[in-house]
Amino acid sequence: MQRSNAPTVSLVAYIRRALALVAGVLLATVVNAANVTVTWNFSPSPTTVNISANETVTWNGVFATHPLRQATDNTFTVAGSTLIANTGTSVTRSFSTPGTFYFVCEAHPTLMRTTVVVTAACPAPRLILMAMARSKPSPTAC
Ligand SMILES: [Cu+2]
Repeated sequence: MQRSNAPTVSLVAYIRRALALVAGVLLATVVNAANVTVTWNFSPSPTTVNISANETVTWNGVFATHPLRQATDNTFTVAGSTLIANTGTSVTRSFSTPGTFYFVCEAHPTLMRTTVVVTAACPAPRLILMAMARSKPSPTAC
């Protein structure tokens, strides 16, 4: 009888991967705040961050060997250098221009992701008053 050389993955490993995938979908979180901290572990939280320009996002690594890197786009293709790689390390990024930015774990690109949505900073209060005097308030005002 011939033995197969095909790699085998245990049932437990399959179940762990399936549970992590389900948990990642169910636990997807969105945070709207000025300066946000992302817990960077196997289930990063929050998964989507909404901030204004010039606000910050900090990733705190609380689990070993999950290299955080910026991604090219919403395909979460890894790009850029490693920002953090281990527990106890952190990185803070300030986003000066509006746009959507993607971050991903190099080792688990389908499970560990952060999307940062940056909108234009609110105008100074004096400018808002001048704008209100001249036109109707915008439904998307800050
Ligand atoms: Cu990872």
